[in-house]
Amino acid sequence: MGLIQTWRWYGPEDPVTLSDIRQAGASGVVTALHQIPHGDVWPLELIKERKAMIAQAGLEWSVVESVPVHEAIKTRNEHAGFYLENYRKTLRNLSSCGIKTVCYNFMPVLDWTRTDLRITLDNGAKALYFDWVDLAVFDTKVLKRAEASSFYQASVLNQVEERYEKMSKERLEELSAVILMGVPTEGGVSLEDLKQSIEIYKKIGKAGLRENLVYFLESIAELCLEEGIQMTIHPDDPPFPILGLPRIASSKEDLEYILAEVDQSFNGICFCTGSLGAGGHNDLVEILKAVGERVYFAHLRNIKKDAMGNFYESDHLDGDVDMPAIMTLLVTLNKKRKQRIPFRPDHGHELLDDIGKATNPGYSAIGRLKGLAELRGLELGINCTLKD
Ligand code: DNO
Repeated sequence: MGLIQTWRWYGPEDPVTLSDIRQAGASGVVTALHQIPHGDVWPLELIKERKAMIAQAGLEWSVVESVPVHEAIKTRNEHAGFYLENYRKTLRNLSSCGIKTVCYNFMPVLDWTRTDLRITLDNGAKALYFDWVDLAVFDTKVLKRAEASSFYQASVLNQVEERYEKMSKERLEELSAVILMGVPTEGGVSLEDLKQSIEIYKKIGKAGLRENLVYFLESIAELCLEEGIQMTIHPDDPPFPILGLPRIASSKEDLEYILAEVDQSFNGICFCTGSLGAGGHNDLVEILKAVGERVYFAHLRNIKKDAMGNFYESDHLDGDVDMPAIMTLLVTLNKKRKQRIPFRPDHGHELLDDIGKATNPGYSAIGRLKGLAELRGLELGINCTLKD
């Protein structure tokens, strides 16, 4: 049995329908009850309803992405206990419906961060992009963070003034909105919230955030082990500190630390090649070899970095990530498993008829259809070679 081919669905509001997903050839769905505010308990009835909706389309709800970890837990403030209890209730409800693979992240305040959601590639397709100078413009001119100027490399800082002067008011507003966006269907954070959080996380630092993650994992360990729930932490995207916020899931060392601190089978990883791959410090093959035993879910996507570390999301099989090598390792791991590993084509270009349509950034249909088709072919090819 091969890997489980899945597809992220943002729910009934997603312009990409379950029927589209079926036609794309996926068998599994990755979704969440995005309408529920972070930290609230997911009611059993709503989980059942969502599961039935997916089953009716001939698909299976394979992974929850994500049950968001409330900021109270990440910062371990006085409300952490309340939100942990809610988290456990949600996990229990999901588990009682047979949904046992859960993705989450431990990135402070912001989820994934880009500076542009629609750069045009040479072939006319649109892709997501991260640019250090744009981030520094936001940091120094919009956020006006005191420490900003000591954070960036000189090569970045040298370009800030010129970039800022040439930037239209509209582009500056767009840049801010993109950075503050978070998960599209869940609403972003305000500039004020971000400023306050930066102060809070300054005191917590990397060591404190690591402790808070361990505390979170220990608080759900017993339940997860009892219920057979597999938790998969999503790497930081991008995998380096930004805007003064600490990062704890950005490298091989980080992931090994997380697995070792709570050394139990439920504590696993969502191996996101695009997120980890955006860091020049990461050798993905080496990372997957080191942590593969606890990889229970994979996001397959590629990126191309330039000398400054700016990156855009490239074709799934063409970029800095050696996708054939990663796929070979995943196929090999999967063969040893009782439970197949689900993967999804992560993000995709805006292509063909999707260009200009209202879609969730990175999650239009045709680009992911292409990505899934390529990845499926790659898996099949590798399987044939491995048999020989
Ligand atoms: C972006 C996604 C992330 C991811 C969360 C997991 O496309 O990969 O938003 O779902 O970080 O918690």
